[in-house]
Amino acid sequence: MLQGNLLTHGTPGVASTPSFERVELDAHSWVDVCRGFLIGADEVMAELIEGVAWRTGRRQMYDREVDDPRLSRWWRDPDEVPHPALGAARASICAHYDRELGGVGLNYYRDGADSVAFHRDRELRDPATTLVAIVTLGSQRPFRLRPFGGGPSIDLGPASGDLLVMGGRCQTEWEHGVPKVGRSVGPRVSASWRWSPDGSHRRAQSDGYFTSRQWRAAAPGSAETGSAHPFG
Ligand SMILES: O=C(O)CCC(=O)C(=O)O
Repeated sequence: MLQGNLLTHGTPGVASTPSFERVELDAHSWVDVCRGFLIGADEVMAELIEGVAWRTGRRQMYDREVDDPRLSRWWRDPDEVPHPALGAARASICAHYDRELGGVGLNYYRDGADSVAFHRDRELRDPATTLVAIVTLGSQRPFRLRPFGGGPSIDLGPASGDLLVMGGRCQTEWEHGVPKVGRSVGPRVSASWRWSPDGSHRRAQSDGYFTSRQWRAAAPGSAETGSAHPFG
């Protein structure tokens, strides 16, 4: 049974007066935290888990290929959204930052054993000023940031409906990750959108970061696709 309250359940949509608080990581990098940004986040998650044709990313680990410990799906076209509440979320974030973010990417952490290691969003590393906006749906998990290469980390612990926006040189000088926790932790889906001043967030989604990856359909019993693209 998913935990939740009136804000994480209820008719899905963006909160009427979202309030952003900035965490300055250093002189060039920051994260905005907007708690309770998306109302009805648990409901949106349940519909996405049920309705999305999830895929599993595969990566080379030494001499063998292994599955990513999470499921994913991306939409290159910003107008194509797997849930209307995510269209409203993107529109609100675009308006707040006055930037045209790319299409939405979803990551599905089935339980606490799914994770993503510390990394930078590779396609955005070069530009000095980028945006990566992430809305959490479902279980609260640690979301850690640390200086690139190591050092003490901070945990922003986004709960269902919370929005984090990493900006400035966050994808150059900082790295972020969602570590494993106990298996009993319930599902979490993250929805993310990216922007960079040179448009690399759009190029990367068609022929950059993801072409080095193999993807296979994650639905039980479905045939492996071998597609290099995770898009919808
Ligand atoms: O799921 C999250 O909150 C983070 C996802 C992420 O960092 C990524 O996919 O690059």
